Order: sequence, then C-alpha cells, then structure tokens
Amino acid sequence: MLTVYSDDHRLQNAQFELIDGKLLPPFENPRRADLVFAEIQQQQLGEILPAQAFGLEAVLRVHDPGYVKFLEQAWPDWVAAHGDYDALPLNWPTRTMRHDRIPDAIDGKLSYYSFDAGTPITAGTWRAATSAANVTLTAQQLIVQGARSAFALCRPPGHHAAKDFYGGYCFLNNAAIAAQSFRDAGAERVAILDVDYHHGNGTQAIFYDRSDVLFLSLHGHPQQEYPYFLGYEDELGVGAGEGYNQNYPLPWGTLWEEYQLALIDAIQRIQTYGPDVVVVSLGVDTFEQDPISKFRLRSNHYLDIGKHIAELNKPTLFVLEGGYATEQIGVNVANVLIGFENA
Ligand code: SP5
Ligand code: ZN
Repeated sequence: MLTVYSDDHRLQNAQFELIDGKLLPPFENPRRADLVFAEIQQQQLGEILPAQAFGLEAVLRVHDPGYVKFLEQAWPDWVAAHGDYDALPLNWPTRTMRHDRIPDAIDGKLSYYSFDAGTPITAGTWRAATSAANVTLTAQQLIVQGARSAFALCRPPGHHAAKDFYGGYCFLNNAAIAAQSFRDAGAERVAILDVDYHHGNGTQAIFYDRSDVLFLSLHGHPQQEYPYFLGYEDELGVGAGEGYNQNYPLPWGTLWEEYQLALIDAIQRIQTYGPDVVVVSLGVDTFEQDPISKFRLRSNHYLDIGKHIAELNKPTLFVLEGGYATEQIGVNVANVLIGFENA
C-alpha cells in the first residue's frame, strides 16, 4: 500500500479544545498522525510519498468560495480583533434567526461558517487543512494512475466539514474532495464508505442530491452521539440522489458482532451500486479504548474491516479521519490497511 504524508499536519496544533464543558488538551493533535506514520514505517507497509501542491481548484469543486476565503483569512482577522490565541465561535443562528446575512465581524463569521465550538482555528489551521487536501489529492492521483489502493495519512480530518461550514475538528472535506476529483478524472460512480465513529454529516450533505456518489456511514446513533443532528437511517438522499445515501446508526456499546452485520450490508450495497472506485473515510474512534467514543471494537477487528473492504475488489482510497486512543491509533489504522492488502 502506498501512503502519502506531509509534516504540515503539525501546523494544526491547538492549545485547548472545548469539550464536555471543559477546556482540555486537544484530542485531535499532531501526535496522532506522527504515530500512524511511525507504525506504517515499522510495519513496512510500503512506500511513503510526499504530497504535491494542487492549488485550490479541486477544493473549490466541493467547497463554497466565500467559505474558503473565510478559512484563509480567519486567523489574521481573529488576531487583529482579539490577539494571538486560538479562535472559537460562541453562538449560532438557530430557529427563528437569520441565515441569509453574513456578518462583517470575525466573531460573527466564525459563527456563520461553523457548527460547533470544539474546533479551534489556529495560526496554522489554513496551511494544515490545505496540506491535508493535498495529501489526499496526491493519493487520489496515484489511484487515477493505476494503483490498486493508497492511504492519505492526513490531518486535520474532513468528514464533518460541509460545503460551507467547519466543525468536528474538520475544515476541508478531504474524502469529498477526492471523490469529486475521481468524478472529474472520468469515474462514473464513486462510493464513499465512512467507518469513523461519528456520522459523516459533511460528506452526506455534499452529495445528498446526487446519484453519482453513493455515501454510506456507520456511526453512533444521533439520538445519543455527536453530531446529533444528522445520521438517521431515514436519510436516503433527495431528488436525483434519492436511494444513494445510507446510514447505519448504532447504539452506544456496539460490539464487533453487530458492527460487522452493518458493515456487510454496506459492502453489499456498494457491490450492487458498482462504483469505479471506493473512498474510505477511515476513522478508528470505534475502538473500545477511544476516550470520546462508545463502541467496543478491538484492534484485531480492524484487520476484518480491511478484509471486508477488499472483498469489493475495487480501487480504494483510504483517507484518515478520527481516532483518539493515541497509543493504539497506529496499530488500528495499520490493521485496516494490512487486512485489505492480505485479503
Ligand atoms: C473527525 C472526528 O472524529 N471528529 C469528532 C468530533 C467530536 N467532537 C466532540 C464530541 C463530543 C463527545 N462527547 C465526549 C463524551 C466523552 N466524555
Ligand atoms: Zn470521529
């Protein structure tokens, strides 16, 4: 398996994260990718290639230009207003409030373009987020050029980011950008399988009205779990996209046995769809020791996830998403890739 990696992920290195009413050291931190990198090397999974610079063309195929401009400018605007510490929004336009005016003030812009207060914007956020997109696009190109699989070892993650908002540690939707780039390179159908513990609300929203990209997600049930407001099983797509969105919400405490049943169903759906290429949003926060999640998968089960995905026998791009049991993140991610390769 070819891996693509850039050190620039380290530029997203926040001071604190707001979670459970506390400011804690960020769960989504540089050590995550560093440890995945170390394990990929240790296991000799294959070559690790640097990222190429792609510019913003592919990003703008998925994200709103105003949003992208905001992301690029948010840090200097925040520093000018408040000084040199991490930026967080404080309020949002909920029911009865207006969504059709974008405030001039940076605090209002942060609110307009976000959906949570757990995703700090820092001095390096823009460069880190664009480097993650570049890592993913470099890996995507390897597959366009004929590789059977590739792994985008990137952070910050992407699947919570939609066309014009950030949140859930995500700014640019790496998997969605890759899927769109596959379409633009001539793939007729792309399937995105999201196995991160959290619902991929951003990816779902981006492709919800389209039949050319099938989205499937296994995740904590939105009645119990973040992001709470998307990810139910009755979300099947809309318009031309009807029938091309599939959610598998699962309860807290889900064990491998139940998880595997949902995964097999998702794999069958992908098979029926017959995509030219598969993109996997690869989160390992389904792990039993994950500090913010409540599924109970063990390290060996990640081998089986890889094996099931390999049954599709399609060109497959793995894109790193979540996973916060830092000491085991390397083994768990590597196991998916090893399970895929050895199938
Ligand atoms: C990419 C990704 O995995 N993003 C996850 C974002 C999660 N954000 C906060 C979730 C809050 C969960 N509550 C923690 C309960 C355990 N104390
Ligand atoms: Zn997650």
